[in-house]
Amino acid sequence: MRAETLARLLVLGLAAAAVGFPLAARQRPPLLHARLAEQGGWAPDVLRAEAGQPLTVRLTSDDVLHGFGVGRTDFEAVLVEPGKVTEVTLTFDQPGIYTYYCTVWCGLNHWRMRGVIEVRGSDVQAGAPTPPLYAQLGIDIDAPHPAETTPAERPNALAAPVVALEFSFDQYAAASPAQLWSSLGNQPGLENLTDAQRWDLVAALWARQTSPAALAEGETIFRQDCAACHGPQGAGDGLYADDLASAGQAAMQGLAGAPDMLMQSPPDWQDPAILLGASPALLQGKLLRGGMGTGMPMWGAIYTDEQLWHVVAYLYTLQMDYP
Ligand SMILES: [Cu+2]
Repeated sequence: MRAETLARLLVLGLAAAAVGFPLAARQRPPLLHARLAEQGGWAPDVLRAEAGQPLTVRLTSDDVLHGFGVGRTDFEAVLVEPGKVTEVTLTFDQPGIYTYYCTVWCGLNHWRMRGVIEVRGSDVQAGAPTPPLYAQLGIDIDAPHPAETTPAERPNALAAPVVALEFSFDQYAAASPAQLWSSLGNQPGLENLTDAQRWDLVAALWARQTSPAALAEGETIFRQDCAACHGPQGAGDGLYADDLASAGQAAMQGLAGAPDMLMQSPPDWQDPAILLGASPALLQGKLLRGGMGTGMPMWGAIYTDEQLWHVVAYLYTLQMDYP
């Protein structure tokens, strides 16, 4: 008798579970609210997923038009409109932490609209992450680094003398154009070049490290994410540049409670001393990590290393002409 009761309970339990599972499966996917950063940003700001399993998210905006993009993936960003629900499905091959962010300039603190998707997986390959290049090279990316010498005329790769010169990516990344210009003066066989020819040679060596397609992608990213503060020509006079120093500071204090962090106006890259004094590793480091406390976002969570190098290559075209 006792055994029979137990069996009945077991059957009942199984039946409940059978009813319960389809109910769970029919649960609607999470609704992700987009709000201006001042209103709290994404809610929720953490999502969880399993590697290889689709994650469906419904998106809506509580205020203005926003966008939803996921960094370091091929996912194509979608618009998030007020009063409308957009459903997207994401699948992550690799476990890790992925950043989702707003892709529409919705205000000064637009780039603060970020959240993360924690993707779990069984085959987590544990290993120490490689430090970024600027850290490996010991470059202090927060220190000023003006060029000691600047060209009298804009360097032009097409006008460069033809010389057989080994020039690796590592050499490119580690030295600023001004440093390379100085060291070229000591190279045997190059003693007779004029200052201008040496600058043209620097431009030619820089051009070797990129391609028209890479430059185009770098420019697209610059226009989309950098120009609003840095200005369309990188002069530090973007739409939000003034706000960064004043209103931005107040907004930041309100948001993060970090009054010691001061927003700064972006540098003027139309000044050759500033841009030609910066090495690619330094600029890439700034992009990767952001300018701590300056208002410059951290783009490492959004763009791949390759894309960041494309932006760096594009930046130098503000001071040098590539073919
Ligand atoms: Cu937004």
